[in-house]
Amino acid sequence: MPTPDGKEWWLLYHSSMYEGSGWTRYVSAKPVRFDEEGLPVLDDPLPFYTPVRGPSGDTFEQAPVYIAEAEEGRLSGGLKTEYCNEATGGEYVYGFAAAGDKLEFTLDLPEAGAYRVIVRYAAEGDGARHVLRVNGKNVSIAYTYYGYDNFFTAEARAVFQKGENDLSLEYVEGYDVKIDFIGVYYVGE
Ligand SMILES: [Ca+2]
Repeated sequence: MPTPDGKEWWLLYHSSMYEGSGWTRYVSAKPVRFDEEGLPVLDDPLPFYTPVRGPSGDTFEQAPVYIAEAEEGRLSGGLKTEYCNEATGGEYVYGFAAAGDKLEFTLDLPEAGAYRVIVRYAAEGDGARHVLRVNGKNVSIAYTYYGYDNFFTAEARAVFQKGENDLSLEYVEGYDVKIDFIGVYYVGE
């Protein structure tokens, strides 16, 4: 479809959330470019949650997104990283099995306020739960099993401060969970 100012074409498409997800799907959008003969070039789909600029002529203010790959966080307890071609950055963190198994990040944010926290994960069974801690405040985060290595997203809300923030995920109970990345989306003050 054309952008509001008619200068670009964008493709809206849907794709499976995990292998065998059927009609449980993501909706995505991306700009389309054209070759010398004027034919559309679609390129490869972008990995989920890859931030893209807005369409040309769109006046809607883009919500900033901050992505931290799990494998670039600080791992303590029995946590390890592993290669996986289903994971962004090519790796995930796993080994959540006991108290003290903790994955930590420092997020530098330009604005204080409420954020959505997205965790991309693959659980190894039902009932897994972590505590999500942001600057010392705890929120429980639960994971659902969708089959081996089928990545999905869990979501929570938290208040962040301007500048550096400490964010961690720590084992509480249940099966192991593979964590691919964490993203935070600004919601408002
Ligand atoms: Ca990753």
